[in-house]
Amino acid sequence: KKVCVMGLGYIGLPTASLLAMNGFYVHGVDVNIHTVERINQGEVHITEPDLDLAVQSAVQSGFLRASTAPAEADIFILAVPTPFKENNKPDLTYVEQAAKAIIPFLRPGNLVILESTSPVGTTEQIGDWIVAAREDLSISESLHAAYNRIFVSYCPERVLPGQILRELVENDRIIGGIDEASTHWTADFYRRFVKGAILETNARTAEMAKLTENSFRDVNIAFANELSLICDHLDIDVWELIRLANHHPRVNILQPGPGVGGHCIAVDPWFLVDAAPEQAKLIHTARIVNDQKPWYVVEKVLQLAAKLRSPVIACLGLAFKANIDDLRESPSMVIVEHLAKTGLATMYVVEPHIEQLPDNLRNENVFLSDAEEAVGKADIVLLLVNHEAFRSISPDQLQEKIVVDTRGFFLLAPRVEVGV
Ligand code: SAJ
Repeated sequence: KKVCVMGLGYIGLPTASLLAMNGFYVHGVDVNIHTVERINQGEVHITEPDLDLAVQSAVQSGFLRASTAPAEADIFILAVPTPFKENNKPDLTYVEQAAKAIIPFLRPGNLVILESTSPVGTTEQIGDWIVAAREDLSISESLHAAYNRIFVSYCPERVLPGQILRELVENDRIIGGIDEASTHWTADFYRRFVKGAILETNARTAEMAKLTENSFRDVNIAFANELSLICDHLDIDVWELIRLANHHPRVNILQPGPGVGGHCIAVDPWFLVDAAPEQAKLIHTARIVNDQKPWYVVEKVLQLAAKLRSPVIACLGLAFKANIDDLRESPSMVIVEHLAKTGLATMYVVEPHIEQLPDNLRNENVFLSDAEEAVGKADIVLLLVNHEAFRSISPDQLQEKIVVDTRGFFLLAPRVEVGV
């Protein structure tokens, strides 16, 4: 069978290489010509463990080819981004472009699968775009339409950056078609390369499930972040508090941090708020709590810096979470950028996964550094990301420093400012 994968990013590319490894001929499509060229040379444009080897072998074996244009296939997978606009409304431009780009290539019997996180109703919308553009095709389950049918389903990705290739195979998958036939065929397809359970439902429930999962995590992180503010106010160590409370058999509190980043958890809950603003009150509030956390950290650091003459701040980590190089939607970036803009301190930024500072941090007071130098020179050590690489920093090095530990990383360090 031949699969056309639209979008060769964090989800599309690993999925394409996994399919190729399982014997599907994969035609991968991306709008970025540089991405396409690199993939065809067997190289990758994103950092993800083992992805380079997977893509290399998929391309070398001839099972994966990238292109800027779609081609005919049996199965089409849409794995393009769904960001949100300024007004917190979902932006379906990429989904619409990708869906409309494949329509001319569709043949009766084809299966179209949407994997992108999407508002409820998007999969049905894709079906409607298809029949509106192609009079010769149908999405109806009725028997007389059977000969020219297109099948359409939603199957949300659920993989965690940093362990995508493993989770693509091992995670359970939810599959929701626009009708039962679409659901069944899609389920059969995923069973060919997924070891986890394949759970069948309808398209709307599957769309809602994805949004629910990420909103669940956002609300729970907001709870932890709110606890950190309360603890800071009451002078209690929030890390110890959570450790103790989690000994209760039915309590499992997540970890506070500098805020919530990434392109999923900080985005998807807005899709629910947008769809049901009257009902989604808690989910909305959680977003606000998490979005305010970086500013709380900024305030905290500025107050501490104000007590020092020519303060030097070591900022440890820019990525949106541990052990990845992804700086997009990172609360650490918000914090460091804002601190840099104030010009009140000299800043040594440590991010072991990048080679140069992003443009918005290029400033005469900001230097990209290593942990040794940054901590050595700093008055204030601001831990923003719990990268394994920072384990090399010893309590001795922090002895004379003011430590603002947003992740509870240096639990044993002296003079730790807790709770931020
Ligand atoms: N974070 C905390 N405290 C925690 C856990 C996370 O502050 O206890 C922060 C992280 O530092 C980061 C943000 O939350 O800034 C998000 O990180 P994450 O590891 O929770 O999630 P993502 O964005 O890498 O991946 C999530 C996953 N969803 C869930 O766990 C419900 C993943 O399974 C999804 O596939 C992915 O979103 C997605 O693509 O939707």
